Amino acid sequence: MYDESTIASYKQNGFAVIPGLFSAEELKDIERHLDAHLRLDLATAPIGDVIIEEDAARSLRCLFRIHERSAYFDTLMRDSRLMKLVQQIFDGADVVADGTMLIDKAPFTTYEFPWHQDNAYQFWNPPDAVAVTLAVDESTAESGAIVCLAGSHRGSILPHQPSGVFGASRSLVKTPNADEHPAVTVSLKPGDVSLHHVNTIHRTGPNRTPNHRRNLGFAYHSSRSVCDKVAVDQYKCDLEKFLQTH
Ligand SMILES: O=C(O)CCC(=O)C(=O)O
Repeated sequence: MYDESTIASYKQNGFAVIPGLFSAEELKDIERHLDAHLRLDLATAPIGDVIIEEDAARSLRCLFRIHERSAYFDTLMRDSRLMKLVQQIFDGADVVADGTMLIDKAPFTTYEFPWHQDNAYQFWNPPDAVAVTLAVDESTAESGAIVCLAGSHRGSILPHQPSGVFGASRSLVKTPNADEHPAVTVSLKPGDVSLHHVNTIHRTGPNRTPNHRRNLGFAYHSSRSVCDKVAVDQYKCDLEKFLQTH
C-alpha cells in the first residue's frame, strides 16, 4: 500500500511523485536493457514510433510502443509496484497496462512539448487513466521536467490542435490560465516515479543542461474506462497525414 497522502495528493492535484521507487541497481539494469533495445529497435520500429532529434547531434527523441517489441519492457510496465500504485489511485479497480515509451531530451535541445492533456488523443471515458513516468536521469526545470497545472484534471478536455512538434501530437489551442491552476514543476531524481492523470494539463520545456533527460513513460487505464475507438481511428488518420506531409 502506498502512503494515503500521496494518493490524496494525486486526487487533489492530478499528479504525484513517489521518490526512489526504483533502486540505483534496478535503474542500471533498465539502462542496460534500454541501450541494447535501442541498438536493435531503431532500424526496425514502424514509421511514427521513432522520432529523431532535429537540432542536436543525431539523437533519439521518442520511442513509442517499446513494450510491443521488447519482452523486458513489457514486463517492466507490469512491475507489481507500478500496478499496485495505479490500482490504488483507481480505488481498487482492475488495471490494464497500455504501453511503454521513452522520451529522451538530448543535451541543449530547444523544443518544448506544449501544454496538452493526454486524453485529447487517448479518449478514455470515464477518464480513469494515468501516465506513469520513471526518471532514468535527473529531471529538473533546467533539463525539461514535466510541468503540471495543479487541479486541471478536474476540468474537461479543452480544444486541441496539432502541436507542430515531432513527438507531441496535440497541444491546447489556447494557453491555459495558470492563475486558476498553479504550474508545478515535477522534479525527479533517477528512480523516482511520477503520475499524472490523463486530463491533467502539462508541458515540458527545453533541456538547458549538457546531460540527457530520459523518461520512461507507462500508460494505464482502469477496467471501468472505455476507449472511444472511432475518435482514436480519426486521430491516428490525422496524425499519419501530418507525419507524411512533414
Ligand atoms: O516525459 C516527457 O518528456 C513528456 C511527458 C508527456 O508530455 C506525457 O507523458 O504526456
